[in-house]
Amino acid sequence: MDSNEARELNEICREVRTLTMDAIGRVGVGHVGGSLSIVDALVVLYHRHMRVDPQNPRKEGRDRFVLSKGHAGPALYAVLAGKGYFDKSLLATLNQPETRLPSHCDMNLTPGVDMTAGSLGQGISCAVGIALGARIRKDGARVYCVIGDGESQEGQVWEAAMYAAHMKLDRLIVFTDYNGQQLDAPIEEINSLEPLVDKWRAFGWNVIDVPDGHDVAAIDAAIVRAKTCREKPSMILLHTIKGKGVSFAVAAGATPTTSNHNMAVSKEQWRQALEELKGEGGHG
Ligand SMILES: Cc1ncc(C[n+]2csc(CCOP(=O)(O)OP(=O)(O)O)c2C)c(N)n1
Ligand SMILES: [Mg+2]
Repeated sequence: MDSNEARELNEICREVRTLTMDAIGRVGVGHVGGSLSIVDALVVLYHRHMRVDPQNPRKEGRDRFVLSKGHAGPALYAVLAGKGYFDKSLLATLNQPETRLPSHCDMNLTPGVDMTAGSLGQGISCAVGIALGARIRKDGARVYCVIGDGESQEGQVWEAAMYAAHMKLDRLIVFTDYNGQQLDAPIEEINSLEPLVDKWRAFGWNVIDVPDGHDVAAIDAAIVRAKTCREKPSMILLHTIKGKGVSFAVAAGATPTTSNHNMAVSKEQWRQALEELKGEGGHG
């Protein structure tokens, strides 16, 4: 990826973060931290890799995306709106009664959402099943999935990991949003995942460690590499910052008594977030 392409993607990331914070700020509460930490990965995926048709969201043989950490729905909705799956004005209905954009992803409500998620651990299992189905149909689809690091404390994740490797699902590419935080405390305090690279390797996966999970060029390079791997599923570990791009959100995650997980956003914070995101290139 050249520097112009990276600049363009960073600009899209900035817009996606803005749309995400605008939607959450409007409701006054939402999963700020975990939405902002995966923006860059979603943007690189949808703008450079996913073979999809926003005009025909259920097209046969399309690539699939499973947001296993389904509580980060707001970030995915902002990306999907940017791709033209639905009008950006719909984002203002986030998590309102009768909305098509619920806090957690629902494939029966939102155009472009391929799998319902929210009960942590289940999404990656669904992604394994979808990848298996695509292989049986020989439709050429790749399946991408994002799990959380807190989610990785679920036993179901490791059952899925074992089976995907056993079935040699090399068209399955999973990302771990390694933001170091769970619902109300650091991963290291609750139940450490380390050594995480070794664990995924031991489970038979092709593992790619991305030290800066907000670096669009590095994310892109990791996906390109993962696509060339044969006979193994790939795990891309993204070291990220929960709340990336919004200072009060990052700060709320940094003290033991506050949280940026499902956080209240005051009118003043809503305004402040949008102001901060006017800065350069999504790297606030
Ligand atoms: C099976 C299950 N247990 C508990 C929860 C409640 N829960 C929602 S999000 C969350 C923390 C998830 O942490 P992580 O995966 O690291 O998400 P992120 O930091 O990316 O927001 C928890 C415990 C849930 N949704 N599903
Ligand atoms: Mg986390």
